[in-house]
Amino acid sequence: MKLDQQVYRKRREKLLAQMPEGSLLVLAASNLKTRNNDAEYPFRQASNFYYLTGFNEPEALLVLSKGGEHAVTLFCPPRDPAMEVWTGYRAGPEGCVERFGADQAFNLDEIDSRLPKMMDGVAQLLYPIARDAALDTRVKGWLETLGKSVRAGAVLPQSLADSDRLLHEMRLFKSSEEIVIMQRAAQISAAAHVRAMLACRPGSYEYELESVITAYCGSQGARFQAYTPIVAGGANACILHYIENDQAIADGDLVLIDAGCELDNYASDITRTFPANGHFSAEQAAIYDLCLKANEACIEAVKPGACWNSLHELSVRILTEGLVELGLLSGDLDELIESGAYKRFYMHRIGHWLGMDVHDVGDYRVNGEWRKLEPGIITTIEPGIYIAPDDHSVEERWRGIGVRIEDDVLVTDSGHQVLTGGVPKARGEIEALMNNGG
Ligand SMILES: [Mn+2]
Repeated sequence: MKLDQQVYRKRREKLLAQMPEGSLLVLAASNLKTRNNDAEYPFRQASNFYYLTGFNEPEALLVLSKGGEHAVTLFCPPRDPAMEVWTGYRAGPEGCVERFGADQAFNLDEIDSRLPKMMDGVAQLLYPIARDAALDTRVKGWLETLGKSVRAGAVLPQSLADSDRLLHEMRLFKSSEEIVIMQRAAQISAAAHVRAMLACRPGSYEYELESVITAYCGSQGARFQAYTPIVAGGANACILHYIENDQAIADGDLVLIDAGCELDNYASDITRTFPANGHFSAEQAAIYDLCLKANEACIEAVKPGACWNSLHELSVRILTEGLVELGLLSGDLDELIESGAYKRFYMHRIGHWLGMDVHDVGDYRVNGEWRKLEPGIITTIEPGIYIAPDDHSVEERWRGIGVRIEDDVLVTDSGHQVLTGGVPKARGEIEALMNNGG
């Protein structure tokens, strides 16, 4: 499932339209990263670069010129049949022009000679300032080279600006084509979570459930996860970024799985928590139902105009109120919220933007105010409660329970659409699924 090249062309045009006259934007692709010795991690293109090109080769460079002779320039790895025996097919400059919408394209080894000239006399140079040390150094080098020619008439850029400001605002709002892909990624991940629930038995190892998730996603064309899956049995769920995934799951444990696949570089992000033996204990059920109440109420509140922070505040109020009812916190509700007493059990925020990056780009505050939701934004809603196994301030029966319930929610014109509805979250539905296959 891939986006059409027309989509990338339109994005470049939209970005160019927002760039100042006479400006130049430089954006780098990812490089291959070494895992150990000469083995590399699977290649993952830089999201900003892929967003504007759909071009999936390492080390490339995109240059957009507003008002220049060539609007779109790509530098790319060369065609080299001897190398391609090892690396696979490369598009080369011709392919970049023919299939990736470049007005001109050159081999990588021409970057250092061409970039200083391309920067000559531009009104503004845009690039992701201080995000990528290697690119910062290269830009400085190109400017130094250009600076050596000032007596020959070269003119340094008049100003520098951060390209992310324009680009990230664009990426925050998903088009209908992007929503189709993200919906599919979410469906695949939801089905994978269902399979993990069905596969789980007391005594299962966390990595077994991880492999159920990754194998299913891979079988559906989503070979990569958007992030390292968290499969946490029992008290491991209280470690928010637990990724060891190497422990046996005991009878009576809850299992928290936070996993989502990536499709054409778009993320999904789902968390479900379920009992290893198919039956919630009374304490587990109480914590679970409280998280579910917050999850459902916050999802209901997702609509155009809703303030980002008000979603978080709603989750804090519901969870704190419930913790008081369960005797896990005591005191005045408003004071417990004001003092942040709930943070002992709920220490993260309600969610994050979701897109090409799992923690997607886009500001949460705009002009000093919390952002108001608008159609096309996709956010996660993921309240959780985590009671540390060594928290002696609560009765022993509560200790080591960790629950999070996370869905991906699209803001629509009329309200919202949950993309991750394919995996159950009501307690009765989970128990029915696990005990008689739904
Ligand atoms: Mn998340």
